[in-house]
Amino acid sequence: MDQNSDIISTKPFNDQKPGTSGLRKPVKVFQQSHYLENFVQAIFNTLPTLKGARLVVGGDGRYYNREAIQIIIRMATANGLGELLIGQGGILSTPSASHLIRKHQTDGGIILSASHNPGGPDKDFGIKFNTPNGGPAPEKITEAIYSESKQLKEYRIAEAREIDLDKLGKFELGSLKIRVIDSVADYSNLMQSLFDFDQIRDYLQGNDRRIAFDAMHAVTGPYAKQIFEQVLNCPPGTAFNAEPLLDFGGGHPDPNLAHAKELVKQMFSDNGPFFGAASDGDGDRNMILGRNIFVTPSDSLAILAANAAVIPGYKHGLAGVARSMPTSAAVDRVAEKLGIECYETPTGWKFFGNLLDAGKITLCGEESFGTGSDHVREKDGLWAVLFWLNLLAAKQQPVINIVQQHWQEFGRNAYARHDYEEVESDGANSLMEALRAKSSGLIGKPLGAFSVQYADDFSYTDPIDDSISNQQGLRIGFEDGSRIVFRLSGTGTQGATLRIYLEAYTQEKADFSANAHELLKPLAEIAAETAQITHFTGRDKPTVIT
Ligand code: VG1
Ligand code: CO
Repeated sequence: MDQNSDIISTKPFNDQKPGTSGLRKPVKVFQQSHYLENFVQAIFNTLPTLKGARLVVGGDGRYYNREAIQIIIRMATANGLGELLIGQGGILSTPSASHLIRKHQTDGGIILSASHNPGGPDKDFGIKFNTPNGGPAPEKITEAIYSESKQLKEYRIAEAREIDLDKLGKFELGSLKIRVIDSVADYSNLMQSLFDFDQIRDYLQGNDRRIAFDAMHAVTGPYAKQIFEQVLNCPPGTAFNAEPLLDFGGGHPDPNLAHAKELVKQMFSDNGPFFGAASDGDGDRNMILGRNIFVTPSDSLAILAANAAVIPGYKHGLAGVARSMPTSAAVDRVAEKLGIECYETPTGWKFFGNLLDAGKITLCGEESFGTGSDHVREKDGLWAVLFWLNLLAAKQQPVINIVQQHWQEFGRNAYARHDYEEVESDGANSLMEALRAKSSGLIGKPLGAFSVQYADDFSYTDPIDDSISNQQGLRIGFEDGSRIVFRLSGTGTQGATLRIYLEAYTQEKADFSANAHELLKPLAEIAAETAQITHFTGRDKPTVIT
């Protein structure tokens, strides 16, 4: 190697176990000497071939993004990697990174993001490895990285100059090639290959067709500006909060009713836009709103699946669909009607990868504002927004009509998630243990006005590689199709976050105009009592309801 490379002695950290989506910790933890370096070396050590390997690298632009990329560059050259493709300014949304890995057939990618977690010097940072299919590494690989991190004694890093990440072009550092590429262009082209942009453009010219997109000061800003304001000719300002900031303007870059307040206010006002949407820190989540209506992510997945035939990229039909276990069963009903398979997976996009690669599914989604398809191997926020716009244009209908028609045909799965954030880990674990111990005894018994049909701890066997993932959430299913699910978050960085997912199924017309929280009240009460939430967490109400 013609670089000055050092082999640095280090000691393992014992907390580098990736969670639902990569390793997420406070920035301060990542800034400790050797912390990031150890994890990057652990990733490199688990790559099948290190010499000459090619990786895509980019992140959501949060605090520490640029510093981390410079470290990865110096470690890549010291370890003999072949090439890094890096988004300009270090910026790549998660779905666009997935696309680049696939397009350039690299050996994978490193995505720097803590997604919806807040950013800044006192907030969170994250890193995750994606495999050559463009998707988040499956558990087999995250486990291998974790065990490598626990026995690491040294890492390699070159003493090298900083690479100017803002300048497009090719650089060399020792034997490592570096290409700084446009972060947006390839992604924008991919979207244009899936959707009818002419039809959307024409439709948006019509009367009262103003749209609003809240980029939440996060990574989708430049993508949304380009796609909405340049390609689709929407007026400037259509994408707002569009400049990625190191701390996301101090907000929570999570597109939901609680955190995208500015957008929600506009959408629930008389002269507001007729369509609104938002995306998260790393651009893989989406929130869809029409005037005076919020579409739950579970309904959104079902509606996209039911109407896919009118979208150019999906007109040949869907191979199948999948949803994470806590996501409502709305899409199951659509799959049944279409005569296609519907898979139920654990939480986290990594579980969809095998199904997508095997061609078993075309669309998939999660209740946590994540929707996607086989075009990449991550969920994709702007893709979902464009899918909706294409749908509105093809049907010439506002969001509210499309949702109401869907419920008329399939019934309504009223849905909400209650989060108890940053509770003490011991209490949260005891709650789950106590519930697990009593769950099988609930079967056949009444709970309030409901009768328990099944109660179990969700376990998943991957239909492609037979790998088994246990303890993926406690579920209580009732005879009328209603459901309560309990699980602990795998993306939080402080204490534990208890998530309770409530779902009630109804075909009553009167319920189609009712508030979801009213419909779910009896289930919320049963959840609180059955899990003894106040007893174990000391809380009497959730921190966030989405
Ligand atoms: C949450 C969501 C999950 C999502 C994950 C990553 O995980 O519930 O559905 O896949 O975040 O999303 P958890 O373990 O906290 O419930 V992202 O956009 O933050 O990468
Ligand atoms: Co995200």
